[in-house]
This record gives sequence, structure tokens and C-alpha cells, in this order.
Amino acid sequence: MNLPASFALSEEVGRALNLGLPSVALESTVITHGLPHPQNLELARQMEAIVRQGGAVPATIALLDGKIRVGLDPGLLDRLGAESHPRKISRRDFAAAIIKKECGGTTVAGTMFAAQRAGIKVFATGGIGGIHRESPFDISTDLQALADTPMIVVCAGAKAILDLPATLEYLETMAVPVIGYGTDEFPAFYSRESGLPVSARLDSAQAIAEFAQVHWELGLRSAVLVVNPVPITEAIPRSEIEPLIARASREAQEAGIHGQAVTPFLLKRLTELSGGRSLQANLALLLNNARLAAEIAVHWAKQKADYV
Ligand code: PSU
Ligand code: MN
Repeated sequence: MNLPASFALSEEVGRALNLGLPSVALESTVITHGLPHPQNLELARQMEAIVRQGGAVPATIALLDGKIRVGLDPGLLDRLGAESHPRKISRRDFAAAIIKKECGGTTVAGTMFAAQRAGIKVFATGGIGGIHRESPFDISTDLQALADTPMIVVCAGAKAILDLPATLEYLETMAVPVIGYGTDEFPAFYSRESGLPVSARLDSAQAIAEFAQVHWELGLRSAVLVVNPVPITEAIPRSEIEPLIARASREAQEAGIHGQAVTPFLLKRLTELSGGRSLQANLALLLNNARLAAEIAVHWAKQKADYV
């Protein structure tokens, strides 16, 4: 593997990739911008533990002192979680963060970029970015990354704060299959329902790994987006969360918040407005996605070994 000097693989991840062991990439904007301290660190550790329990090696990706780290040793993870002004790093932001030796959390798009370079094929996150409701020109780079990165991405749908129909249309345009894991409906992050269809439904991790192989063997280069509904016990019905989202979005507009700051603002405000329920749902769905991603990675590694 020929990686530029700005990359640093942890020993564990480097070894796993050399041996073709199952590995799962994990994003870090959720640590730096998505969740409050100290839940962010607790969650990051739990996600790694769940991936390990599932028989895969976790590779949390982030920037520390201008290095793109793939796999964070516990000390580095603690540093990232306690960082006071971390940058939110999407694909366009890497070079700036590298030359300024900054620290930051990688978004879905940023994480996919680094994971792809390192050779990791399965990635777990909470919710992907998409097209914002109030400003249709605010289109997350996550969608472009899904269009041009061959990777299995496990999420709980797109963040409910987005324009979901428009986001799904964009994914269709960009040839990104949206696979419902045990569901025919596109989940809406905090809620299990959205009224919107997925492009195919698959009910096992093995079937998802097989699907990805067929998709890429055809020569397509887009991601396979797996949508895994939030666990029933933590789900918030759409009728309950929608008014809160509408209110938080209005507040963001009134406060003149835009660009990269929109998502963190809305997530934080929703936690307040829901009395912490949205945070509980967010944590539960992240762990749920890490579990499924590990299972998919195990099947993916086995399939690849059989295939070669
Ligand atoms: N979903 C969450 N919490 C988050 C994010 C998504 O529950 O913090 C992050 C992801 O890293 C995603 C990013 O890539 O928000 C999207 O930001 P933007 O809309 O600025 O592209
Ligand atoms: Mn945006």
C-alpha cells in the first residue's frame, strides 16, 4: 500500500489490513462535533468494543497534529475527545488541516476518503449528511463521496433534519443503492419510519456482503448504503420529533447559522428540546450500526478470501 506521509496507520489496523482481517472504519465528527463531552468519548470506546466483539478490527479515523490517523490508540482517542477547537474535516479540508498541523474529526465524506486510501471496505456511522431543508444548495459532500467511493456504509438513514426526499433523489441520480436492513422503508435517523422506499431490502449481513460484490464486479464505483433503523426501544416517532426539528431549523435560520455549523447546532438544540431523548436515540443507533458493520465486515473478509 502506497500511502502519503500524511497518513499514519495504527499497528493494529496496519496488521489487520496486511492479513486481510475484517476491519470497520469509524468516523470522528460524531466525537468532535456530534455529541457532548463526555458521552462522545464513552460512545467512541463502546463503538470500538462492539466492533471487536463482532470479530473485526475498529479503525477510528481522525486528524491529530496534521496526521491522518487510521486507528486511534486509546491515548489519541482521549486527546481528540477533549480537544477544545477541533476542525470538522470533510474532503476539501484535509490539506489545510495537514499543513497547519491541526486536529479534527472526519465527516462521513472525510472518513470514506481516508478509509478508501487505506483499503478498508466497511464503514459505520450514525446518519449521513444530505440536502438541507432551508437551503437546497447546502448539499453535503457525503453524497458526492457515496457517489464515487466503493465502500459499504452502514447508517440509520440521513439525519432527520434534512430534506429526505431530495436526499434520496440525489442518491438515485448518483447510482447509490440504498439497502434496507430488515426494512422496506428508509429510516429517518431518530425514527424508524419516513414513508420513503429503499431501493432494495436485504435481511442478513451475508446478503449485504454478496450484494456489494455483485455491485462492484459490474464495474460500478458507487458506495452501497445500508440503512439500519434505530432500535425500537430508543426510536422517537416522527410525529413527535418533527415539530422539534422544525423549531430547531427555524432557530438556526434566525441565528444566521450556515455551512458546516448547521448540523452541530441542530443536533445540540434537538437534544435540549427533546429532553435528552434524541441523544439517547443517537447513541443507540450508533452502537447498532457498529454491530451490523462488524458482521458485514466478517462476511466481506471471508468472501474475499474464498474468492482469491
Ligand atoms: N450524523 C450525526 N452526527 C454527526 C454527523 C452525522 O448523528 O455529527 C456528521 C457526520 O460526520 C456527517 C456530517 O458527515 O455530520 C455532515 O455534515 P455536513 O452536513 O456539514 O456535510
Ligand atoms: Mn453542509
